[in-house]
Amino acid sequence: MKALLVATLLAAAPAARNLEMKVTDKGFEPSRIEVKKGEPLHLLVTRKTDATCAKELVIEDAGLRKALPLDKTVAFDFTPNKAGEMTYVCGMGMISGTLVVQ
Ligand SMILES: [Cu+2]
Repeated sequence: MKALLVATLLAAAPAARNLEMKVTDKGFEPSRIEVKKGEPLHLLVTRKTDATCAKELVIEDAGLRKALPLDKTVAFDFTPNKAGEMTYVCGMGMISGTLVVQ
């Protein structure tokens, strides 16, 4: 009975959309991502270079800041709930990308 309830709740929750991003010599790739308002996101970020200062990723509008160890995938889970643009930046705000929320 309990298992059935859990299964029902899981089925009712909208599935998270998986997104992948890499940090390369060019910055964040992709540097522009289009998403839907209210759609839960599971953003997987892997830093592939030591040559830039992007050793941390900050998504201020989602209240997230995490270190990006080299070649390790770090997950950012959040749901954009407002249409517009959200930016994601390195720890010092020099390298950035845009999440376009529609
Ligand atoms: Cu930086």
